[in-house]
Amino acid sequence: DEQRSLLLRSAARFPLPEGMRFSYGTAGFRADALVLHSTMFRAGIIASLRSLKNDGAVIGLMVTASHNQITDNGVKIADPSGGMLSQLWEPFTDAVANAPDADHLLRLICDFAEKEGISFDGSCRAEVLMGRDTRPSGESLLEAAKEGVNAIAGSAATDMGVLTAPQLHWMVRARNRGEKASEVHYFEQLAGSFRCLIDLAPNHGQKSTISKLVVDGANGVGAEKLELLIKMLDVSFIEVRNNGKGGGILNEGVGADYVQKERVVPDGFGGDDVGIRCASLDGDADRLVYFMIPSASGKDIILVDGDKMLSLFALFIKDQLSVLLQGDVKDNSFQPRLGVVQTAYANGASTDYLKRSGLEVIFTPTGVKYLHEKAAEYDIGIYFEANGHGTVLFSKCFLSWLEARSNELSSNSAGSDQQRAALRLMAVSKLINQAIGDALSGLLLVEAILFHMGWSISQWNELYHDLPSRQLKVKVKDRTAVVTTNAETTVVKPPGIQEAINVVSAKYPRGRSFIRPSGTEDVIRVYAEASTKDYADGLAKSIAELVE
Ligand code: 16G
Ligand code: ZN
Repeated sequence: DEQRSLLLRSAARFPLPEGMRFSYGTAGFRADALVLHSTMFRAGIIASLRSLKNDGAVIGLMVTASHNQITDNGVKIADPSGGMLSQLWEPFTDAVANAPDADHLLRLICDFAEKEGISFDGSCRAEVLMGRDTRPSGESLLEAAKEGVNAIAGSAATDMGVLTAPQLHWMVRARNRGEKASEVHYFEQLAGSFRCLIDLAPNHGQKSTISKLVVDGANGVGAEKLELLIKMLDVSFIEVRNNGKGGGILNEGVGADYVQKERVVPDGFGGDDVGIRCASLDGDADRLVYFMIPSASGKDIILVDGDKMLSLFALFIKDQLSVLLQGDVKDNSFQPRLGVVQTAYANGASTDYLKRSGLEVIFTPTGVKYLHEKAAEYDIGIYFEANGHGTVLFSKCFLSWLEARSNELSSNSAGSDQQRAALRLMAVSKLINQAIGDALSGLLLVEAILFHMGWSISQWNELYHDLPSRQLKVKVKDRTAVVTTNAETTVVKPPGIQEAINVVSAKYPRGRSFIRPSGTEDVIRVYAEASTKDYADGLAKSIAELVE
């Protein structure tokens, strides 16, 4: 019939490159941009089917390879909630990406559609919102994805142009909630809630004195969008560097991934920035780290990573929550659950700090989808990976309680500490992206909290002292030979390794280490931390030797 021949005709124009094998993995499909046209076309089909499966809800398709080099590209699909594509669809997505030819592809799609109860009879229209980062290959790859969407009859693709990944996720979520969803609305929501937090700060009169923040935009989309956001905010304390206009290359010697992994000063920063509050975004602006340059002579930085952001957010939210809950006992019948989600990569000192502060800390395996899912189980769930990806999720039930409580307070005790705490929590829930980690909203929340506390970046950094840590990777023939459990902290296969790791780690003061197969590279990763740098290095090396 018509749908079949449409699919066959379009698919024939996007042949699978020979010898390639694609895997959706933790971060979507990623590869050299030159081999991705068939993958993009097929991702477009998946997005359409996903929309049909959800009764025509809007699905997102983002063309980006995040922090990878500029010649790479990739694609991620966003579900109706604005979160990542359901893991249940990953096997099908992989199969579609690797179908050898148009006939196989058609058969796969028809079988899957039948199994999932998806019909192509035109009774339901699919809608896919698309965005891309600033990579030069993005435009033609996005066109290929559009053709994929159009290969499913009755589907509509809307090209939103150049966006940060979190902007697209935000728009998908907003659209499906029937809210205004353009870029201007995104900026207005961030700017409005940021202003609200500043005005509610104890020292709000001093907002014109906020000290300078310099942001490394990774020569990517985040820089461009942050410049727009700054205009909307009408503030002068934020300076954007590495905005891609000065000839710098995306992610080359710049950006959050570089700064966090290499722990050195990014290009464009130097002696003049000593002691100043600095931050780095990654190539699609879903990761953020802060840093400080301690001296003009070296390349070293003091890194303020995702764990520290998590701690800052958790501390502030816990404080506001306890102010809000103090007083009349009858309202305390609702006890919101606050949860903090980390991975094994979280610095042990951060976990200690959070637990000492009375917070509930939970661990999941590496990968945003696991952290996000866990955080969503709480009334307020805060998650971060050490690499700077994270956000704060507020449950629907908590938000409606908060709104009711806030209305009540504004009529009974306007201007009280309790009312201000309620307003602050509401502002945080609007500022911080509810769909996915977002460097721009994370940055504004950090800035608002530092202002509220009256803290410098050094004072923030002093919340706790990171234990020295060391990461290594070991090339192995088959990384799937290593199987872990307990959020990747315990090896179950091959037998005997975990016992050996325990014995070696116990020899070092505060020694902790784990190994896990990478989700993105053919390696086993080794993490070690201990009381001194030499100990951490030594422990990592010994563990790596066990793996080899
Ligand atoms: C992906 C994940 C990131 C994780 C990294 C680990 C998403 C969107 N991204 O980039 O969260 O930290 O993989 O890589 O989930 P690895 O498995 O190679 O260590
Ligand atoms: Zn990213």
